[in-house]
Amino acid sequence: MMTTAVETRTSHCCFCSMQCGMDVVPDDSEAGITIKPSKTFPVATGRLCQKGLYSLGHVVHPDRLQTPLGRRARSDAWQPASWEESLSRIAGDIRRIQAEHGKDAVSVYGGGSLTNEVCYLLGKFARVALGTKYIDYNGRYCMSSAAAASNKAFGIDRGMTMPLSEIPHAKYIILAGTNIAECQPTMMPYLMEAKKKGAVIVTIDPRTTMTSKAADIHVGLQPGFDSVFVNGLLHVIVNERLYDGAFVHERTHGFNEVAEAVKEFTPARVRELTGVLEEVTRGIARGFAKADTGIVLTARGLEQQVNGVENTLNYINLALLTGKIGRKGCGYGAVTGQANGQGGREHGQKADQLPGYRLIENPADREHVAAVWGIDPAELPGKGVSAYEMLVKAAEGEIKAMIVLGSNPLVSSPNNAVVRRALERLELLVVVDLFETETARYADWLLPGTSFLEAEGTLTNLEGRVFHRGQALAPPWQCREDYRLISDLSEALGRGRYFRYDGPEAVFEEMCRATAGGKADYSGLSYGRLKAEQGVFWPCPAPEHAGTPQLFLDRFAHADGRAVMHGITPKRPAEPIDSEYPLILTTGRLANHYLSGVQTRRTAELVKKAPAPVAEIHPAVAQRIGLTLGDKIRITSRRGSLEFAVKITEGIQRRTVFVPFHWGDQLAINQITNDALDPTSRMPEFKLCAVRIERVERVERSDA
Ligand SMILES: Nc1nc2c(c(=O)[nH]1)N[C@H]1C(S)=C(S)[C@@H](COP(=O)(O)OP(=O)(O)OC[C@H]3O[C@@H](n4cnc5c(=O)[nH]c(N)nc54)[C@H](O)[C@@H]3O)O[C@H]1N2
Ligand SMILES: Nc1nc2c(c(=O)[nH]1)N[C@H]1C(S)=C(S)[C@@H](COP(=O)(O)OP(=O)(O)OC[C@H]3O[C@@H](n4cnc5c(=O)[nH]c(N)nc54)[C@H](O)[C@@H]3O)O[C@H]1N2
Ligand code: SF4
Ligand SMILES: [Mo]
Repeated sequence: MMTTAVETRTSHCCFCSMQCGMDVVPDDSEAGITIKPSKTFPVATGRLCQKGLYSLGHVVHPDRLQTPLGRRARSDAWQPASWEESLSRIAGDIRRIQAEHGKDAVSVYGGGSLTNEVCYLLGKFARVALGTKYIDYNGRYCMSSAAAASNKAFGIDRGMTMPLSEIPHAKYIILAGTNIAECQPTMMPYLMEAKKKGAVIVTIDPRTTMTSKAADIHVGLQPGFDSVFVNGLLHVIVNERLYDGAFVHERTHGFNEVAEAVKEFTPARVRELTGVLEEVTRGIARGFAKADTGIVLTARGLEQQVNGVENTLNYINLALLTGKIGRKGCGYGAVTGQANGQGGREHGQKADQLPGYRLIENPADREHVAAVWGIDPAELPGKGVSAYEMLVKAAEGEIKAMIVLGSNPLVSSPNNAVVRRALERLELLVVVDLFETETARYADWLLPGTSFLEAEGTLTNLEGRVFHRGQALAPPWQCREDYRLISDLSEALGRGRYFRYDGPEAVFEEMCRATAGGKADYSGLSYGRLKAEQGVFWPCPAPEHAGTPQLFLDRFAHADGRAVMHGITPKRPAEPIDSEYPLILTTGRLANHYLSGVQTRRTAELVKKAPAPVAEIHPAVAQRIGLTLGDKIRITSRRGSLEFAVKITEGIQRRTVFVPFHWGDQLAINQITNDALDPTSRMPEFKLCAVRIERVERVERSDA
């Protein structure tokens, strides 16, 4: 593929939520450009991890979709088609399905790697062009438990309540279920700077990870026991009166409820339940509470569970009880995952939300957004259901059509058998992507979108910093920017007059108006400002407002200005271990691959480093099943069996098996994960299901 940059342009990495800045520099390589770390963008100045450095790999890959592709039957080969023909036939099918089965028979499945503009437009497209209530997105699998917990505790959901620049000022840092060294690698220098200044770092994870290697104390917890352990910490803090009485009294509710919930969780009891030594529980509780400043960060380890919201609330209790929030060197953060995992959840892709975190069931919110969109509020549908529940509705035949833009749900959703049934049963599946993903193999239409280098827009990083990403390259071949494609499809559906924009900037301006007065208020932002200021932290309710790097300096976002602590009674996972399934499968990430692997499995430099998934087990388990060198293991859950190569490591909790989820087909671990959902956030329990493992003897190959 020949690229077209003629001068150095700036961009931002397409992968994780750090959103490191890049320079796209023309050179005489085959691609015509090379990617270098930005020397000016403030988040990770001068740094990119290996995924960022090699991100050009997938952009110039020969598998890139070049034209729209369609087929009459799923068993047929793909046929190239013009945009005009594709969009008019898709629109025709949508109209027919809606005429027969109602508007809600059509659904939209979005993603968190898309720009704010595209996320916003997808939400508007579902409600205004399709008139369906069924829209949700992959961030449901990612940030929904953290979002629900932050809303309950603080009254607002911005992943990190403070900018990254506060980390070096913290004296005690608790990292729970977050593997920053592999998942947000360029955040490590902030932690190391804190450490250099004497900060204590604690990791809480069933595995010793690259992150825990940088920690002072590592707590190797069995998956599912975070709330038990945190109750132990809270018990010590309450019992020894180490909490910040003034802060608790003036700025929070719920102290008595927490004190009551943690009463029985003495360090001795915690040891009985978790194996964590009493000295460790006491030491961390005292250390954190007595430190002048401190930060608690959580991520998917404890959030992707049926008790994910409660687990997160309990870690938030730690920060609130000790008054470590809303001041220098302090804060709580749920470390957001995807490139635009933050902005992606603010602008109306979620089943119950409208732009700016407005609620689709709230009459005043409906009225505000309908006025911006130029429609009658009565035309707006109500709330739909979560991502996985949409797939279940498709499997059951209630949802008949789905447009998937920026996600690969067949690989990334739990309990794949249901998802496969859903995709098979859909009368119309349209996938907009850069590649023919595993999901796209079930599609009727496959439309070529643009890569991160080829589309302009804004994103919001894990700190809540909104920034502008320029277009570094023109869209190649017939690839079309997502925002344009959504407008064009709306036009084909006869709703074009609501979707006419000169470019992404015009979408952004409308979006900012839609967010005005909402919780995620962007109304003071403009492309000009974002470029000049290298990003601005929301909320930013007026052009003269400086933005809000540090939240909660004097009040929380609940009506009375106070935060709410919740007493948590630890609950069991959906699938506790038993004699038939005595081990716990947990799943997660590797440094060299990204999510369902569509992009990174097409990047030779990354595949070289991690060619295939390897299951991690404890030596005691290996011994029990008689594993010898070169054997594989078979992992069996209630949903099926899979075989993996194996790594034996002392670094994993002894009842735990870990498998990364970046591969498809026979290597997709989500074939056997559990689809139980958190009752509030509807987050699947990716981090915890009961399994057994067996030895699969090495087969000696002879070439004869
Ligand atoms: N290299 C890379 N980076 C990424 C991504 C990627 O795919 N690859 N994805 C991005 C995205 S979208 C996200 S959401 C983030 C995810 O970032 P993380 O949440 O940090 O990543 P995970 O590996 O899913 O899980 C983190 C840790 O949780 C641990 N864990 C499992 N069960 C439990 C438990 O019960 N309690 C506790 N305390 N810990 C537990 C796991 O052992 C694992 O080390 O990363 C982002 N960055
Ligand atoms: N077992 C297990 N499963 C998990 C998790 C886990 O920890 N364990 N984690 C969950 C989490 S946190 C997440 S975030 C999900 C994510 O899982 P997915 O939603 O499947 O995420 P991706 O693999 O990034 O898929 C994004 C797709 O969009 C395409 N794409 C990228 N950029 C663009 C663009 O600008 N436009 C268009 N049109 N397409 C684009 C990519 O090529 C890719 O095919 O997985 C979840 N699944
Ligand atoms: S993957 Fe994350 S840390 Fe690595 S370069 Fe991209 S944005 Fe930066
Ligand atoms: Mo994620």
